[in-house]
Amino acid sequence: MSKSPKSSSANPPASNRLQRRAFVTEVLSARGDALVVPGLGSSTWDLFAAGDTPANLYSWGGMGLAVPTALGLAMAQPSRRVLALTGDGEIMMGIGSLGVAADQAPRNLAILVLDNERFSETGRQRGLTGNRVDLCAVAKGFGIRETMLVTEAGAIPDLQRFLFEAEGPVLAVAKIALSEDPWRLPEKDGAAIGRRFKIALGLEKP
Ligand SMILES: Cc1ncc(C[n+]2csc(CCOP(=O)(O)OP(=O)(O)O)c2C)c(N)n1
Repeated sequence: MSKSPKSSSANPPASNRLQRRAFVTEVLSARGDALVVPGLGSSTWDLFAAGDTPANLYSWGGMGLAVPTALGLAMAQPSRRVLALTGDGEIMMGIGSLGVAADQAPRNLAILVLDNERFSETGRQRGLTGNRVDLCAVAKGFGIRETMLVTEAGAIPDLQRFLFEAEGPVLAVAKIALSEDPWRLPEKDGAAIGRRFKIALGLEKP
């Protein structure tokens, strides 16, 4: 017998209590020299707010590209930890890339989904993860080695070890609250972002 889907609501479910800015800042305090590829919009702003560094490869407008970009980077830079930091809507748009990540299996790749179950930037439209889609189960189905579901700040130390030390590819889903954080917009010029990143990797001269 199948269960009926949960009804949609204008309010986030009670389980989504994590405040994204403080959460991301604390998680990233353990990043060391990890390279971070954020998804478009909110996760890019969270990453910038947590601390700007040339090791952040910001992106603008490219929905669904965080995991494939981080995957290529992880394969090209096997000595560096690479984190894709993205939203539930963003990852769902490029969800098939999890299959490639699992197939290529770079040990240095981690993915953190900031799951508010909404498309917050474009008007808080309901996403699929608030209803029937279980991203950890989806990732496992694609063959991702390990997954972790985070619903409280007390899990952050375990999450940091998972994202920055565990053998990848790994994927964590953090259930975060809907919030109204002020926009924190980094550099918008893609060529400048890319050049700064390549200089940081020693691939281009300053
Ligand atoms: C191909 C494409 N479709 C739609 C958009 C518009 N868009 C920008 S951000 C966004 C929602 C992103 O949602 P999510 O990743 O869950 O981020 P959050 O809710 O944390 O802002 C959408 C639909 C886009 N940029 N590209």
